[in-house]
Amino acid sequence: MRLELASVLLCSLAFAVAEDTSRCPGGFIKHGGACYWFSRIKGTFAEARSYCQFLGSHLARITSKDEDNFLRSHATGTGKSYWLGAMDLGREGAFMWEGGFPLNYTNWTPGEPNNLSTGDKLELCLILYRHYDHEWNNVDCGSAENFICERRVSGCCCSK
Ligand SMILES: [Ca+2]
Ligand SMILES: [Ca+2]
Repeated sequence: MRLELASVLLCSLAFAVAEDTSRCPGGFIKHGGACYWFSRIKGTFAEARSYCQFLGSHLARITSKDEDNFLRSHATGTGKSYWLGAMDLGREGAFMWEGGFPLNYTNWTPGEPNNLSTGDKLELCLILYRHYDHEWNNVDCGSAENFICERRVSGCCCSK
């Protein structure tokens, strides 16, 4: 019984904490069940991916309109483009999220993705593009850009 009370107290404490961003690491912003980090530094796609890994996260994967709207709302007005974690490894316009997940939701701006296998330059990486109001574009992976890292909110103890 005493154990049960302790468990309930712990749970309500954890739930109270969950109301703010404290279940996200410092600098990350909480939305839904995930934490996001908007870089102020720029790097190539590969550098951005490594940096996110260093922060215990991965380049952001957008899987819903809600997530897209949230990330774009934070990106808008910054004058920056942001790498997301998808590439076109087959060079045929078939982008995949890192980890091999298909892009079930997309928000390509009209005319994108372009410069596929027949193009004169390869654009194999996905970005929230500043000139397209942060709709999606494929660009050269070697370009130096800002990026968004994502990780799950830290697991907790309540079975809610
Ligand atoms: Ca996501
Ligand atoms: Ca493009």
